[in-house]
Amino acid sequence: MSVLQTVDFDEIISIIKSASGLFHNEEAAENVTIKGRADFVTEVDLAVQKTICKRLAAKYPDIQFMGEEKDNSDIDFDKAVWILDPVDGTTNLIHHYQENCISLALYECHRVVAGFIYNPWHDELFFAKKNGGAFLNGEPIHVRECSDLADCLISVGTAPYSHERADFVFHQIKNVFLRVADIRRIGSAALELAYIACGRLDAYFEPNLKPWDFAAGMLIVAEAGGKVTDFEGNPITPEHPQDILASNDRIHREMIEVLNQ
Ligand code: 2AM
Ligand code: CA
Repeated sequence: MSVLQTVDFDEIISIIKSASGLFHNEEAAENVTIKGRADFVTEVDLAVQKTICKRLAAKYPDIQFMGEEKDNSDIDFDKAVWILDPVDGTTNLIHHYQENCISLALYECHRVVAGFIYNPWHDELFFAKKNGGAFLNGEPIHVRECSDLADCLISVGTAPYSHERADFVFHQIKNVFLRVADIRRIGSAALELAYIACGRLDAYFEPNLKPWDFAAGMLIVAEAGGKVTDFEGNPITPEHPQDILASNDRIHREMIEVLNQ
């Protein structure tokens, strides 16, 4: 039997929401360790991961656990696995900029089969189940039906942790900026994907994201009628890092052309 059928979605949502109370611990958010350039972890990240991992392991002992703040080299993608980012948008958390979230995906048979993204500051819970549609706080959501690039709002990633890519990244950003209504920089890949799903943004792109940054969001966008690929239009997988282009689908081909100019 598929593990998906054994999962109690309401209980997962309540586990995520109760762990998100840890986001409000300002002292823990200010206790920062630097993992690499512009790559931070706080006590909040560690505490949220520990709490969620413990509760998922107790309830679903047969499902593996992959999380940003642990070694994941033993994960076997032929078997079911939770993929967690305990805080996506850690830099925002450190700066009290309230655009960050918990992102959790369930990956089974080499597909994301469920995705949850929760922003505790806005009390917004994005959820999708494979072939079951996408929802924001229980209400169905859909991508924006805009096919005219000049009328589109596009969120860009800057890959702040790899400055050696800055020329390439800002060349892409300038080319996109010159074709669209305007650009935004939010700083949480998971939220940027969720915002495409509910029609606030028309597209988002960022190079070299980690599996936990996009696993839940890639399903939520797809279930809301959008598309997620790499910069060449190839399908993506959360089994390894990927360049990510997500869109409302209608502008996807044109976005690929602009990104490769
Ligand atoms: P994080 O906040 O969980 O670290 C910002 O550009 C986006 O990139 C965020 O979603 C951020 O996730 C992610 N990010 C931060 N450091 C990264 C790294 N070293 N590799 C890939 N993605 C990273
Ligand atoms: Ca994180």
